[in-house]
Amino acid sequence: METVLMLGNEAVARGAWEAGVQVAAAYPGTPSTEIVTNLARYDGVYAEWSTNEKVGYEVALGAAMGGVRALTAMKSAGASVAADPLISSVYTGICGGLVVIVAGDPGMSSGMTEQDDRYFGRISSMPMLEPADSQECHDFTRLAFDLSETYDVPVMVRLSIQTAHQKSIVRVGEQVEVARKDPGRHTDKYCLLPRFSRPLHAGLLERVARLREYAEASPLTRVEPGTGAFARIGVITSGAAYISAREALPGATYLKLGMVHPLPLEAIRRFAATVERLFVVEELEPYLEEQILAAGVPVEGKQWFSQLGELTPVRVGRGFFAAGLDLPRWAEQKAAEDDSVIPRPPVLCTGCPHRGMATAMRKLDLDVHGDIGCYDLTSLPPVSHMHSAVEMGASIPMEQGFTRAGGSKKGSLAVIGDSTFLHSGLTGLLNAVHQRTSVTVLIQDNSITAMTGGQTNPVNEKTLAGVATKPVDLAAICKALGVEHIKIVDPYDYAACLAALKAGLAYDGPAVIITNRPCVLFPSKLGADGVYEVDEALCNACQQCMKLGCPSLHHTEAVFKKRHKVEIDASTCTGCSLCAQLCKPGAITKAGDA
Ligand SMILES: Cc1ncc(C[n+]2csc(CCOP(=O)(O)OP(=O)(O)O)c2C)c(N)n1
Repeated sequence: METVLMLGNEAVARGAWEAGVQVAAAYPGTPSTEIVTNLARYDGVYAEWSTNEKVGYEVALGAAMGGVRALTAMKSAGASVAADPLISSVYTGICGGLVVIVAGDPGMSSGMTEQDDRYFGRISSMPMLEPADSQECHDFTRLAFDLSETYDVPVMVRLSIQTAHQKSIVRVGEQVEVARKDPGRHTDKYCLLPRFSRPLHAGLLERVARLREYAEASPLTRVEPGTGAFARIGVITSGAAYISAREALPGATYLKLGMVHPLPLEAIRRFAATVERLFVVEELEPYLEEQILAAGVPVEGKQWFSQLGELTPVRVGRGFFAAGLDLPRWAEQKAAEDDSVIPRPPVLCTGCPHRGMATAMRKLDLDVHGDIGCYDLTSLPPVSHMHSAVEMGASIPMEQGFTRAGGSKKGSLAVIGDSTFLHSGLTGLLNAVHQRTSVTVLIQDNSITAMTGGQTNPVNEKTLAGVATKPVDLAAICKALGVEHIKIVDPYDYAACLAALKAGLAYDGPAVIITNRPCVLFPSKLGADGVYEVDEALCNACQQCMKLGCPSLHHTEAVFKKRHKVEIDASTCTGCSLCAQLCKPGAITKAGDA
């Protein structure tokens, strides 16, 4: 049998392929993105970047109802976007297997919240598996397809960022041939009118009971006997927390849960009776703890293990130490863990086309309702002008509400990227137009879904599968939605940015400004426009260029009026020219032009 070192996400893709998945549809989002990127590389799998998670879910659901095995994947916030079909599809059931991967982000390495996705299992009654390493990512995904077809229900595989992005060894298998099932026509099963839904709800509860019986007897529920001084300490855990707990307290007796909804409460009760003291180690909410306590089993958990962030081995070890276990070595490890990684705050790349407008908005001191994309980074120094950035699609409706509240003295606007506009911005703009609110909207079109690594979206000429397609015309969409003032602007032209913003804000009615430069990384154009340099003799250290926050600009040793002069790193400058446009003494010019 072949063994391969794999990311958790790669292992999910491999497991799905081996299980015979034929359709994969998702919207990108860290930490789940690599699943569909990898699935797209397997022959015989149709994989797409859908316009948003709800659409991706529905494409996968339609494929499953059409009789083939299908998969959708999303980050936590995406599961909230897809929650409507996610909950409804547990009523309808499927035909071919449907597996839903949801990847959470305890610690918020890139997410906006620390949502505990295990509650989706409870709110929807969808069975949920939780792997701990790449082997389990592979095995559980394969198993999830079988369970999905056996129990006629979508099955969720819940990952954490640690599980999705760690690498470990996987024993891979062979692909199984799965013939398409006859989809038939099942009006009373797939049409959720109340007269059909009521009996489906009763069937759903009966299915949860059968799944609980499965979890009780399944190898997914595994007792690992302890040894030595801590053998009478019992630990119930799952997923990434299992890995940390095993490292922190290897001698304890473990009940490792592979299925976290529904819970095998009888197995938990039996396990509790075999140990002297029982702990639950779980990241984020006391999800397991509360259900175990509600079942009448005394257990200790969140009083020792934080509800915030990732539970690393050191944090778990410290929790056990605080609970009175004789583990002084973990208490001593504090400094090593906390100081080992130097923080690297994110910045807009050199030559990022978002920088021109960001600098212009700062100059005009506007209140900005942002959205989710690289332009978010303008909420950090040195630009720091963003008022809000809450979730995908929020910018335009929030700007509409802000305007209704009276707006601000110097003006306000909504800022959104191409991918986010097509994900969930259109309806907000339509609403603002319909409600006759004078919102100003800036669509920062860089022709890619940049922040998650450059995935395609409908502004592109090719799909994920490399198929030529017709790019959408954002200006035409805005026009069709009823916007009359639409201006397309080169974001590398600072004066044009200022003028477009002023005109948009002055316009009486909804106004849209669209920038038109591609992301500097997709395709790479490093150096294509020539690089810029500073004439040190002319530089008066005014610092105007530094306000751009461009990583290619640095202070030198030379000082003028107590301020450092500036130089440009020629190896990273992309030649966007914004610094030259801001340089009043004319010290910055294109290399070779002087
Ligand atoms: C509901 C949801 N899905 C996915 C993401 C992950 N995500 C963050 S930014 C982003 C892409 C934004 O692309 P775009 O709006 O074009 O801006 P760009 O990064 O290209 O500037 C995505 C997919 C998210 N934060 N929330």
